[in-house]
Amino acid sequence: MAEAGCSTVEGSLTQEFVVPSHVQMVKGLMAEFAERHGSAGRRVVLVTSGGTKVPLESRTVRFLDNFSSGRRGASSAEYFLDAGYAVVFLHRHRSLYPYTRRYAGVNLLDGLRLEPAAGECAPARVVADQESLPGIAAVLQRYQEVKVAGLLLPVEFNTLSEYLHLLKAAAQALSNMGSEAMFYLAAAVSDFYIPASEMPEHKIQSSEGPLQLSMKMVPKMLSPLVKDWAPKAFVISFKLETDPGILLERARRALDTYHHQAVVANVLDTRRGYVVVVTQDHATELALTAAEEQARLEIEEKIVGNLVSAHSNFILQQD
Ligand code: 9Z3
Repeated sequence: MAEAGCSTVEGSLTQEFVVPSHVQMVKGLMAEFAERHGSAGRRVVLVTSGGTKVPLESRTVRFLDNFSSGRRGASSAEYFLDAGYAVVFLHRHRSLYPYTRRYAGVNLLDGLRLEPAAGECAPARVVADQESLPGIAAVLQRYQEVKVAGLLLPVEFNTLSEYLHLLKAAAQALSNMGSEAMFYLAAAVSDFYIPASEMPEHKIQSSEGPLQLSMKMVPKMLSPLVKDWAPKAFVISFKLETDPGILLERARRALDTYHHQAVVANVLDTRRGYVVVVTQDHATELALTAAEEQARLEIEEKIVGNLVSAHSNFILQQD
């Protein structure tokens, strides 16, 4: 597909994707967050996370979705916080969230126990069951430290339109940080959508027979992000494929097209244990060994470690 020019991306963003009513308010919060942490000498990373829903009807009954759980983004956010970054976490509503993601499969009520009250009038005490919620004390402590220090700014999106407008707002809000800002674009964003003008209002009727859809290409946000919205920032995109044979070529093509700093390339089935960080000069393989997998280490720790040092070098080169 021919790459849309920058003005085309901006144009179609405003014309074809409804601007969410809260975007200016959220932009203000993100700008204030960046200003506060920037003046404390802290770097800020925008982590995008989760999949996007693309509606098929304007009174939506059906939509197209994708596989992304948001685990990559949520765990990476934790490792960035551990590395001293402040994090804007732009995530899909109800996708995995830093710290709580560790207990995503647990029924909360199975993880708590009632203990007898201390006195007659006192309420029964609720105690966390360490077996159902492994590591809960340490996780809760870290979560609270991060919260009290105001290091994590969560921003939610529901629809593709919200994601696109909030990403633009985030890029502009962080642009004053120059090279101290990082964009870590791990969300799995739909490549296709149905423009509002072509969408049926009401539920598509099965009595009308088999459904044929024609979808348009979603504008590539990397282009204006790198060129216009945050031109000095350190920008990382992700490339997902199912065929390992084309992965590196596609990652390199993305770098050549958008001229950003790195692409994290991964394959759907092996994404939890193996990625390649592709830059203009290198392709660095990161993998979990069998022993690391057994010790429940996470590939995101290696990805974030690699990118944090690349970011430091990038900042030095700008001086
Ligand atoms: C990724 O490749 C992420 O690593 C995953 C993480 C979405 C695979 P999970 O959320 O999975 O932990 O379950 N994200 C980007 C995927 C993507 O759609 N990239 C586009 C592409 O490959 C371009 S930005 O064309």
